[in-house]
This record gives sequence, structure tokens and C-alpha cells, in this order.
Amino acid sequence: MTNIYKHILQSKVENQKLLAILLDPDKIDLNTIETLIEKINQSPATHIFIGGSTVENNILDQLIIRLKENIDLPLVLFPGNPSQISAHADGILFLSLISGRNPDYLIDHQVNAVSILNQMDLEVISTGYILIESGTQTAVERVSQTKPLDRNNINYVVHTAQAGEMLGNKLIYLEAGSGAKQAVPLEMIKKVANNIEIPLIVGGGIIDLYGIQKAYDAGADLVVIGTAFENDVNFFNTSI
Ligand code: 1GP
Repeated sequence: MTNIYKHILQSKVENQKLLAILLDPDKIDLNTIETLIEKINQSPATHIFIGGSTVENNILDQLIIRLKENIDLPLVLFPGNPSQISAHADGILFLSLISGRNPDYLIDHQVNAVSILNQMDLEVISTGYILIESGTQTAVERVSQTKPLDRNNINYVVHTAQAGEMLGNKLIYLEAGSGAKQAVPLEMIKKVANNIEIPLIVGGGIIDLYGIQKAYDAGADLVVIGTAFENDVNFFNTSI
């Protein structure tokens, strides 16, 4: 077993909650990266996730190199497609969009990524990725051309997460979508967490520290914060 996943599992056993800051390369200006690095180093983050539904600029490698030189946290790719893979990262969430029924995002992109991954030494962490309805259409829905799961049908979401675990995924990621109006319902987090053994990631639409704590209390092992930190690099200094 490799290090990033081993650490996530160990943290779950010890009930140490984890926090990932999600950086979207398209929204980062390398000229002001020092400030961003300083704020990340002052934050309680335990992981950096890097990716977006679409990454149009070509700063991915440079960005990761700069982060790696200055931040001592695991850098984990969170790719929307195989073009968003960099050998400079430490690991990759190898996502399968198991809430959707689009074969491209269930298996096709993954097959295409193998020739790239075979040339690299990234820790590959298979992740069952579940998109939950969150009020409006999100980028994941638009780009993947899949429907999110009904936020009121908790049983179906639990069964989807369990199927993901039975298929051998190492993580389940409940995703409301970046900038979502409504985060994943707490009751859903609770039911999913109670019905899977593997660690649970929750993200999308969490906009304050209270929201992070509530997700942890409901059973999330790792919470992802993207937009809130992107909008305010002092986000983690705010009080609950
Ligand atoms: C998106 O779950 C992440 O994939 C984070 O979402 O940008 O809403 O924090 P936010």
C-alpha cells in the first residue's frame, strides 16, 4: 500500500479529519503564487487537490513544481480528463463517475489515461465519484453530460456508494459540484458513511468553517474546499 492512501486510512482509524484545498489551474496566476503558497501553509489543509472540470491553460506542470518546492503536503491530481495529468504530482484520484451513465467518464477516459500513467510514478487511488443534485447545473454535470443523483433519494446514493466500494474503489467522493448552491445533505453523508468501510470525501458548496465541521460530524473523513478559498485566501482565518 502506498503512502497517501495509507495515511488517509490511518487518519480514519484515528478519527483525524482531513482537509483538502482544491486548486483549479485555470484560476491561478503564477505571478501571485507566493501569496497563495503562504496562505496554504498557514491553513489547516492536509492535502492539495489540483484540477478542474476543464483545464484550458498549460500551467499545470509549472504550478505543481512551484507548489512542491514550497509546500509540504501531498499534491493529488483531481483530473477532469487525461490531459490533466502531471508527473510532478504525488498521486491521482483515479475517478469513475459512478453516479452517471456516460461510459466516457465510467471507463473510457481511464483506459486512455493508462498509457500516460504507465510512464509516471504517481500513486493511483481509485475513487468512486458521485455527483449529487445541488440546486443548479454544475460544471461536472455540464462537462460529463450526466445527471446528478436526486438529493432526496438517500437510499439510492447509499447503494451507489456501496456498489462503488464493492467494485473495489478505495475512496468514495460525494460531490455537490464546485460552487454548488447547496452542499451534500448531512443526512446523506451520515447514511453513506455508516454504510461503507472505505474513507469518505465530501465537497462542493461548503462555504464556511461551520459547514466543514458539520460535514465531519456527519461522517466525512476528508472535506474539500475550492471556491471559498479561491474567493478569499483568508478563509481559514475566519471564525466559525
Ligand atoms: C469541487 O468538491 C470540490 O469538486 C470543491 O467544491 O469549489 O464548491 O468548494 P467548492
